[in-house]
Amino acid sequence: MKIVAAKLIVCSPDRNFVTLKIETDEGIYGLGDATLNGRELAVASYLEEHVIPCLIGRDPFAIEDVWQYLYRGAYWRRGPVTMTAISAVDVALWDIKGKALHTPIYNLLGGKSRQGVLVYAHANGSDIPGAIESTKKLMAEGYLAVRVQCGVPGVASSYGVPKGSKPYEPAERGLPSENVWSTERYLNFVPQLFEALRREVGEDVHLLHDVHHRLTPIEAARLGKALEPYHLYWMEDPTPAEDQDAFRLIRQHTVTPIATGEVFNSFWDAHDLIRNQWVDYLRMTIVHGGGITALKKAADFAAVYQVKTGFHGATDLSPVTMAAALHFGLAIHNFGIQEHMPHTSLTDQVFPHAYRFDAGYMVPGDEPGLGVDIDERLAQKYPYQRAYLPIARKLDGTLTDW
Ligand code: GCO
Ligand code: MG
Repeated sequence: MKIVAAKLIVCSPDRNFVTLKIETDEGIYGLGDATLNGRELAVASYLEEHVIPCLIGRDPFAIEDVWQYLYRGAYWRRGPVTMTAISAVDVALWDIKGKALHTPIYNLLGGKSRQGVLVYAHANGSDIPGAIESTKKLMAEGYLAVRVQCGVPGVASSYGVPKGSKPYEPAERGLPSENVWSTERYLNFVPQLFEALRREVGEDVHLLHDVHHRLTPIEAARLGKALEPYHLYWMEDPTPAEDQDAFRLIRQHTVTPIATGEVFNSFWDAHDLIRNQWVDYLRMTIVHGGGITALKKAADFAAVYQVKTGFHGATDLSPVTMAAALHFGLAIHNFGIQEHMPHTSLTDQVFPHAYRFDAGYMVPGDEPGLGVDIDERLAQKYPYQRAYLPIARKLDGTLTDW
């Protein structure tokens, strides 16, 4: 089999997605997600100008070799744009292989290790009663794990809190909007939120919280400690992770489990975190971390240290990535949990898929390959629209982590 063509489909059915479609001489094609939120066209151009020309004529079954060719062969390694492009090619090739062998990707990764993939949903509220209501609603829908974000009194707008009645979507069309941030108010408030939540929803549901990189290590340690009575499933991205050593300090002070890695694009971003057991869950994703090939190696390394996966699964990861993550999560032994932020029905129409949610778990379905397609005609009706993630400033105007 040979790769004969590859093209990009850039569309915006409620939000932007970049999808790579690789075609073979046997009529089988594969899909890969190449979406990098707020920087979509950089990846599209990287693929179009520098990667696609090198793919034509190659054997789509030689996945490891193609991966090494794109990673080592470029000379310039790593970085979100490069690694998202490599991921898209990698996932498309796994899709092709599964289709050619008439088997779902989870079978190519070792077969089923479990019946379903535990997922967590997002509860959001502008205040504590709103957050409790939103959590209860998700529990009634069958979710066994819920991430809870809430507006902080005295902080006008912040990460994870919807502005109107629509579901929360971080990227906004147009230029970046500005959020405000106060560490002091946040730190005083979050333990109250989880105290109220546990009182209302009981001890059994898994509760999670995303700090979204906004604290220093010692502040994160304080928060982790304060949250211990409410036994969170995890505290996510407590501090920026450029300095992996920062997590040592948090770990010394609290037994609240820690998840990080959604912005990582290389295993090396997580190497110290894993081998020192400074984190419990690795959130690196297939789309930004170099594809199934790269993540399998990272997950296997993590398994040795009893670190589990907890992959990123926000709406900016297309249904193609969601499917890939579900095959992956079904197969590997050290799977922990998978984020599930449902796409809009328009996005689902553009990407018809076999995966489904049932009673707290998701399954990828048993179709060959990924079990996801793209309706190109429909996609064409929704052209790319510039959109950015917000930025954040402290109350005195200093730019800070959003
Ligand atoms: C999460 C994430 C997202 C990101 C978004 C950026 O845990 O789901 O933090 O909400 O902010 O995916 O593109
Ligand atoms: Mg996050």
